[in-house]
Amino acid sequence: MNDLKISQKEIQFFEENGYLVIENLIEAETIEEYKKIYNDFIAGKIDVGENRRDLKGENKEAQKESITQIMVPSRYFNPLKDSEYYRKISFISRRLLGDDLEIDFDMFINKPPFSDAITPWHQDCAYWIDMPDKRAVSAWMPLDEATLDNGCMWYVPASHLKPMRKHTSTAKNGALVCEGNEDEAVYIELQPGSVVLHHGGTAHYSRGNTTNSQRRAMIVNLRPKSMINYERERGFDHTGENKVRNENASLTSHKKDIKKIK
Ligand SMILES: O=C(O)CCC(=O)C(=O)O
Repeated sequence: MNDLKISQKEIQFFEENGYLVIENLIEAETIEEYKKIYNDFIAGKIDVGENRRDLKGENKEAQKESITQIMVPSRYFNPLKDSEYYRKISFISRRLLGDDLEIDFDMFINKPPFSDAITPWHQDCAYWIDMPDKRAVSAWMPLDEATLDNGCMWYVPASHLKPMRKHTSTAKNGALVCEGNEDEAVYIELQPGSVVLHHGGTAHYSRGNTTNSQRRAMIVNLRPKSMINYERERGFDHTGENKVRNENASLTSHKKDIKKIK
């Protein structure tokens, strides 16, 4: 970790734009290890019970393959917690938003070949209970090259500095959706092992995967320790062990659960 440095320029870029790319954070050998673990989750070899959600896309074409979301994989495969990606992301997030940041929860989102389902425009903060401290960061790392065609991330620069956009709930899968379009956004194509981080208030989205290969992403969310406790005290921990259950499992239904107990 000694060689990992986040410059003042990078911190300033994140503050101003609400996202930041870190190239080549994790080396290829480690990515191969992550792929094996990831594939075991996707194949169901590591059972996560209700913390697996398979989401079909809205349109007819996208009904062929489901996007798979695995919530809190590190609970089911503990070594992830102390693994390189999680440690490095914790370090970077503390540099960006403060030393009190801790991992809140992690998830895997796999867009399989031809699973042409978008992740709709949204801001993560739209799903939260009313947090007194809104510092939060989400790290997104692909295990496959992330491209426009397989669903790389798009961000609206500086949207985290503006009032939160109005979100509506899609009847079908419960996801919250806000206005957003590609013309106001930037897309971030990434090599496996490179990472993009975004602020909890940054509007983002991804296209569906129209290619014949997978788009596997590992996502780690961090916020201040005191705010993680604040959530937990109110009965929410982003996992299948919540008191509040969501029958319409979806890509973002863990976030909908937060809304329900507000
Ligand atoms: O992986 C994706 O395509 C979307 C991820 C996302 O929206 C999120 O982590 O909030």
